[in-house]
Amino acid sequence: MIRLNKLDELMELRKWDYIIICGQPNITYLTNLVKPTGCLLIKGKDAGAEIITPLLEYERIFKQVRTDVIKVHPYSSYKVGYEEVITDPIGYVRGKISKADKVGIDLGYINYSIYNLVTGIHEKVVNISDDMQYMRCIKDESEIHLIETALRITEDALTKFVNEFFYGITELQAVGLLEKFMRDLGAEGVAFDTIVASGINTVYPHAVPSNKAVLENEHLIVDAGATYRSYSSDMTRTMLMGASSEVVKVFDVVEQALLAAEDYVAPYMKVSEVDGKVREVLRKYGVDKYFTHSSGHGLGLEVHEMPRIAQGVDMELKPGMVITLEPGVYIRGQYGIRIEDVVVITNSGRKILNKLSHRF
Ligand SMILES: [Mn+2]
Repeated sequence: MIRLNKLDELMELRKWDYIIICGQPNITYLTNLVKPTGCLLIKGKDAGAEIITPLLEYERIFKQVRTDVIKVHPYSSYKVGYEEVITDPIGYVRGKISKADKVGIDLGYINYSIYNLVTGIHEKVVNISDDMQYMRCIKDESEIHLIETALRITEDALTKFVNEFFYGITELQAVGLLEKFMRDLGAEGVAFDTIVASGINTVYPHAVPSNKAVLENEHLIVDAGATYRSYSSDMTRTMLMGASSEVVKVFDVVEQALLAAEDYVAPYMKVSEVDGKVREVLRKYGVDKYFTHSSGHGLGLEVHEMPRIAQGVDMELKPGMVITLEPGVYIRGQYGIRIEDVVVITNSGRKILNKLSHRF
């Protein structure tokens, strides 16, 4: 699906004459291109869009563009290849926007070339990152379906992983096994570096898997997300196996916090209220001070998108938003626990996309 009309609406609303999109997820969102690496999308008011692509990507990008509303130009420092190449892409863009008063650029994805472009024309540049993030955070049916497919792959792979798991496997081998199952089931890739943390390593919310073997008296945190047709999934399970009774007890509290938030979350609620619900349950059991990150985040073409489910974020949940909820408890020097589900905000409430049990 091509969503370039959304750019026109935005340009009209904000009175921008030109838009330059350099962020890969934003280009994919607007044009459906798969991995538009190094590409720039430029569009003027009432004009067609142009994609400026590195020459080495030209053939791959050109073949995906099945509409004449988008022109594709290759750029390269070398005058080689079959097409006419732009040897000075930044100069080319400068020429295009020379008469514009206001140029919107998604500065959230700025690189050094765009930085150079922006410093030359800073008086006419406006940052459109928030507008683009806001545009993307309300998902349509097809997007929700792709996220759900990516999540189903992840859950099915995790089920296989649990069946194949054995003590003595290292965290890194476990990552390899889980990722193999995701690929077998149709994943195009992973949305982020898969986390498998065992025993003492579970104290780090973003643990880095190591050569440590999983021992019989340990529990495991697995945080993984397959990608499918450019969309991400993200889920976490704590596998209790050899967990101590204290870990099991705190696990119950974390699960209670997640279930309470899942029950509570609804459209037009402030994200800080959802975060507050999670913390309220953890506080009841005196473990809220061990919850050191936000309660969740938007999920889509990127694994972390707007909205962040946290205190101090002034945003309302809307139907079509897809968010994670992921309470955790991390006790220094002892253990960590986290459970994470994916939730779609609907017109009447919410739908949990996960089918897999929280308990293993
Ligand atoms: Mn997450």
